[in-house]
Amino acid sequence: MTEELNWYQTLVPYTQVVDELKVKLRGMRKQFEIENKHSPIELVTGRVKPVQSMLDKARRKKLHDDEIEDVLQDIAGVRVVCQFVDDIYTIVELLRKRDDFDIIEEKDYIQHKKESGYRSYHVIIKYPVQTIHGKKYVTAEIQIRTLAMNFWATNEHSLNYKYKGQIPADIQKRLKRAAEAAFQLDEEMAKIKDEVQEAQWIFNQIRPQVKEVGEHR
Ligand code: 0O2
Repeated sequence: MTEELNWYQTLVPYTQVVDELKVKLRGMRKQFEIENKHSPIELVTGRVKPVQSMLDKARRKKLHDDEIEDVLQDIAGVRVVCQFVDDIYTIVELLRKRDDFDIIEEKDYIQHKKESGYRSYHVIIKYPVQTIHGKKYVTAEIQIRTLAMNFWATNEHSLNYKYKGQIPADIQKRLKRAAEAAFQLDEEMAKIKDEVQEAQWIFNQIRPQVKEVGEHR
């Protein structure tokens, strides 16, 4: 069996973990909607790291094959995007109360932004998944961020890919400025959060058919 094929087999439970987490987090959003409450969850996405990108990261970190699953915490990754910064902390509280997985680490890159300008809250979990060979504990990373943080991170990620991690200094400078602008946007929106939520509540009352038919997320 080739090395890649072997990894595809190893990563099967990771796909299941991502799928299960997406269902559970989207279920939380639905519950808030049904109860007519503001949902701290706007949208949920997830992915298993592509094998090549996992092996590249392992090489950068000088890992042996048998260390990869233990050291790389984001092979299974789920992203929760929200409207407001305090929604992020509401979601973290909800995750802490759950008993279907254990939180092993939290990284608050909002209070402590990265040098690049990156902001997000990462929750690393150990998730028990049932396989045909029995129970397996899979490490997964839940990234929680606002729409503004997500916009910035998505663009920065593309540039990093384009420049193979060596973004030119002038673009880096602009990215840092853009990160501050995104932060300001979140701060301003936080100040009118109640107004926005009231408007959204009114919209949902008069347009229930949009909620039922228009499943966008
Ligand atoms: P991808 O393609 O999203 O999977 P390290 O990558 O070594 O710096 P570590 O220890 O793996 O960091 O953990 P950390 O800091 O929690 O970062 C894991 C993931 O967070 C990254 O995975 C990114 O998805 C995201 N991330 C962290 N820092 C940045 C950043 O500066 N910019 C952007 N856009 N995303 C970031 P990968 O494997 O880097 O990438």
